[in-house]
Amino acid sequence: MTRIITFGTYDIFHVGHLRLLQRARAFGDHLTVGISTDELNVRKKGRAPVYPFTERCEILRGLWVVDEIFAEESLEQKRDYILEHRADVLVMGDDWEGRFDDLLDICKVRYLPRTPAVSTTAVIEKIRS
Ligand code: C2G
Repeated sequence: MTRIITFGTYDIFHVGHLRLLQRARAFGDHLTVGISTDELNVRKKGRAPVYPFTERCEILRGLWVVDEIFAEESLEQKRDYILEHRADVLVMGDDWEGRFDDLLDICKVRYLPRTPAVSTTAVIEKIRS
């Protein structure tokens, strides 16, 4: 059983998010997602998510590629989260390239190409205009 883990806010869910989760799940048999809390999102992106934490969890729970979710409270606790969830592989989009290589002593780390031309910010801007 190869256990995969990934992290994200997953606000205003879009195909870039879905394709990351699908590709991550394909590396193993079980995918755990650490979903950033509203408070963490304010700290890392300077704004609250549009969709509250409970709704972002509900959306990801509805995907067959996601086996388990938990609250990601801080970016600094990744090592603990990976050990706690017994993850073999950490998968992230390549906007994080190299950022988690310090975790290579406890798991494999894979950075996948982001889906171009889609982002939560772009969707918000499109709605605004
Ligand atoms: N992603 C992607 N393609 C896009 C947009 C996002 O592949 N067009 C990927 C990101 O690289 C990330 C995941 O989808 O792996 C979730 O994206 P976000 O919700 O923006 O996550 P982020 O804010 O990067 O939070 O501890 C790490 C952070 O919690 C990651």
